[in-house]
Amino acid sequence: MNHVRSKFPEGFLWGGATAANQVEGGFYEGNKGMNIADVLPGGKERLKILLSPGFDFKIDKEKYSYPNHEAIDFYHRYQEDIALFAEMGFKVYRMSIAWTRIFPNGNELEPNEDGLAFYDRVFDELHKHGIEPVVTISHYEMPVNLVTEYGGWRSREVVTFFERYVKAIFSRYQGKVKYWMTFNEINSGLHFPIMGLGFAIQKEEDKYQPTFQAYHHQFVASSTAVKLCREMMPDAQIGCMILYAPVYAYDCNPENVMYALREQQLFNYFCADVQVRGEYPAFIKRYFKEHNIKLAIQEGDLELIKENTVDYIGFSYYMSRTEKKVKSAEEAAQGNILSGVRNPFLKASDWGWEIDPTGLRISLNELYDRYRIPLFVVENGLGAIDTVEEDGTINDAYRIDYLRDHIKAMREAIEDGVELMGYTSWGCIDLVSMSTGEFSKRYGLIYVDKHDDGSGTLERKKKKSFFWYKNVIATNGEEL
Ligand code: BGP
Repeated sequence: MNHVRSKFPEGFLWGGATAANQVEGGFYEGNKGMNIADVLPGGKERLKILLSPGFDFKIDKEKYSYPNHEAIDFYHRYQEDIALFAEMGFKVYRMSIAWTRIFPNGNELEPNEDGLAFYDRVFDELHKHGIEPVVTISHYEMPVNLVTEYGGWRSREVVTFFERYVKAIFSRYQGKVKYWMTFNEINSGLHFPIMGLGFAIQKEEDKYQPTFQAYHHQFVASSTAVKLCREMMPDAQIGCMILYAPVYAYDCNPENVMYALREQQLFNYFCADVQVRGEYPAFIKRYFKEHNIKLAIQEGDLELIKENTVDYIGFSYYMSRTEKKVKSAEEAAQGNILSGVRNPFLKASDWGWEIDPTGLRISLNELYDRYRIPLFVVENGLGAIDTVEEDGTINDAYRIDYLRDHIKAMREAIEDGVELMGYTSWGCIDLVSMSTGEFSKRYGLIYVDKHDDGSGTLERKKKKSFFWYKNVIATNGEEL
């Protein structure tokens, strides 16, 4: 039988993705308040803080440089950047709104007009070029005040503040934004609680009761946003956003298969089950019992969650993860940022993130089999060190290979029957890396002259991948 080559559907949403705190800069302009990213240092110290306990949210200007304070200055250069996205033919641009531009401390009663006006300008500029914004409501940038004064998402009060924020942006941008997502990589709080849940894990027990209580609050907040979206913008679509990394068993030992399945359930499915199916999954009950987790659930919460499930699943895909029930310290050290052990069949990026395009096809199949609602790959890309040649070109063939292989995997998944809405490559323009806080880990199709020591002219240059991706979009994925 001949292999039928599948096609991307008409209207497929090609584009790129960024997040406010990683591109905007202007961290104190327009009456913006301070968010978590504003106080995180760059460099090796950052990952330690993300993964381990006890970060003190104090600004220590002597000690740290704060890479996102200037970032790539999208705050002032958005017109130039959007023109470049348009030149590549973007149909959509995934971005986020910084909560602290709208409610500088998170708990004010009225929104900040300067912040609202900034995103009006950005959305208008996108529309001028025929690009639809895809907006993440909260992408790793909780107001610091909510972290220090309320304990982040552990506090129920934060749900009220979030609702106020959501109402303000929905009423201002209805008619301007058709695609929304609630929390970026909501499940990542299990690995990076500071970024995702707004508090540091101080002791082992914090991983259980406080973490899952914080999740319950986020689920209520997310469902509230879905409800408001339906009421205020019936034509818009609102999704959840998951960090998806399929979990493979290291071998066919049933103990390892069972262990991998447990990890898959907890990490990949727990949050999606609540937001898509509208209920806590069966498997979590045992986990709650074993870890003595008793959620404080208010009257009406479970109904709200049940009645306000998302329209689509946005997810990021960078790598798979290979798990073994019992691992030696040496094996564990070779796992990737999400833990696990080294997969002998895969090569990894310079940061140890395993490159696994087939894993994307697997992810798309797993997600669609389980949920049967449209999927949207809203992050995928290769973090690498790029070199500017003497003639000014940047020949990032390795990035083209990476993107091509992942786009081919999506094409296969579409042929497998998966309903896929679109693809936004991560860091379509170089930006501050989330886990390293550095510029040298670059994802862009557009290079930005900005370096880890803070130097650089901020000039934009088109990489080889820019021209390649432009043709991919122009041919709707026919020419890879
Ligand atoms: C995801 C985040 C992004 C982004 C990306 C790449 O987890 O949603 O914010 O940064 O990962 O990660 P990094 O920048 O650490 O390479």
